Amino acid sequence: MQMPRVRCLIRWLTSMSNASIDAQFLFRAVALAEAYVGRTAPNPPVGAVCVRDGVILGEGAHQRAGTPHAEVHCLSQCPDDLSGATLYVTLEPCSTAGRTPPCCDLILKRRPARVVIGCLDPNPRHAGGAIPRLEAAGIQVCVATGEAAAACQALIAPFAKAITTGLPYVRVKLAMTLDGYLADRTQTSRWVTGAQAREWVQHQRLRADAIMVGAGTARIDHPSLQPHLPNAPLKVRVLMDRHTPIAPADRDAQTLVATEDLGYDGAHLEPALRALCQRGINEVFCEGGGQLAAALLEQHLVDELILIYAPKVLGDPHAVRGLPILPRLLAQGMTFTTINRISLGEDTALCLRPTQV
Ligand code: AOF
Ligand code: ZN
Repeated sequence: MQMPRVRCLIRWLTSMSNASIDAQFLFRAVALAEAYVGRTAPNPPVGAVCVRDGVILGEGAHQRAGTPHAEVHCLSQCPDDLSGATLYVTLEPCSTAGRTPPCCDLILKRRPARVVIGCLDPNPRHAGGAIPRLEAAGIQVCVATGEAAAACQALIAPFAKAITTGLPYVRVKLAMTLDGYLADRTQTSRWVTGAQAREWVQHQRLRADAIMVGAGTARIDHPSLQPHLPNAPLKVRVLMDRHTPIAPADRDAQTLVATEDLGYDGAHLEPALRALCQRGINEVFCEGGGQLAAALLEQHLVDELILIYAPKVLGDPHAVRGLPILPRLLAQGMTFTTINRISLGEDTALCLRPTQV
């Protein structure tokens, strides 16, 4: 007979190794979902993997709103008999019908022995609903913890913000010289960052649902704002105009002009962002200019500030400043937590989260 302490140790080691196996398959499910980030709004990206005895029976990801959920793709690849199998899903399976039938019903029909959920669905229609239903049918349910859970939460951060607050997740990017200039005095910005940083920005555009710029930036740069990557979906282009009229050349079917389409009054950005969220946009990637970035910061609407620094000094006070003076912040300033530092050839991206005050 085993000594109680040994039994305890064996149980602990088994649970540890089960946890790391669960984490490994959840990370696989996250990777499947990652391929569709920026394509699923207003839905979240979700991945699912079904496994028995370490063998993957089926895999899937949610690809586009209105089409089948990750679990449906995954379970359609699996054999009929799922006894002893574990279904890993990055997000709690939906429990009521939306545009598609509830995944819970499908899981109850297919009956895997276990369901491992990466994170709960922040959508109040589903939050926590799946667990009692699955458990009542004798399916074991585990909710992930640790790094795998954090990866699943990070995957749906824009969706979570949009569904709980009605505001999109906002990432603001500014590419600057070391002395904080976006462009030289002729307003030419093309020379600031190198090829690797510019390529990285294309991938950031791809992750977002809408790309936003100030009308001044649009007038000077005429940016297409589309991700220049193979098979990239077209993004909504948002021009935050104030006094500058938008030239016909800067409008196309993908473009929203904020004063006309989003009820923007030229000063208060939150209602315009809410209007974007109502149009199904979960994440906005703002590419400047400095005035718009500053206004978003001052109005506490930024979730991530990405500063890409090129190893250059311009030294010209008449050049275009990255962050102009922020009168509304002068009294208390603003602090940030660094969430990532990325080397992009010669350049460096700092990803910052404003500290909540
Ligand atoms: C899942 N698996 O792959 C996704 C889920 O309108 P519907 O039917 O597409 O439902 C959308 C909601 O379902 C969405 O707001 C979110 O709560 C959840 N997304 N759930 O079980 C999935 N994408
Ligand atoms: Zn579902």
